[in-house]
Amino acid sequence: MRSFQHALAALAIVCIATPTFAATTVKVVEGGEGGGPMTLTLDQSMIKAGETTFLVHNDATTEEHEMVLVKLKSVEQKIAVDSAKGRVNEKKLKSMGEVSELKPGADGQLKAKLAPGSYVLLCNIKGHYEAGMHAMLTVTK
Ligand SMILES: [Cu+2]
Repeated sequence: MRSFQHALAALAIVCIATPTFAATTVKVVEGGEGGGPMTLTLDQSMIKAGETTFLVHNDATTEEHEMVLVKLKSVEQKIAVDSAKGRVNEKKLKSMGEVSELKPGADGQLKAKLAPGSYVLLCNIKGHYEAGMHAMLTVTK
């Protein structure tokens, strides 16, 4: 019995001493069909800094979507939409990567190492940003 308790104690020490490299997973669901309202939703809007995996699902039945991860300079930074093109000018933004051309019903993945700050996830297919496809993400220390 004593040796069993020792073993348990040793196991507990190993568990405490082993650092956990907990990577964060954010689930992103995109939806909406051409001409209608569109959505981009996250399962959490505030995460801790570090390795992050975005699992992106296109829930639309006919519409292709994409997801661009943008780091903002500050939480106040406004994103301008070029109304003639119906798109955001990505060259003026700091992109951290994207999942492009997600077919209806398809899943995609993006991994990024995120520093504390404010981020926006958006779909930049013509008209989609204005139809509602953007969401804020706050990354804390
Ligand atoms: Cu879209």
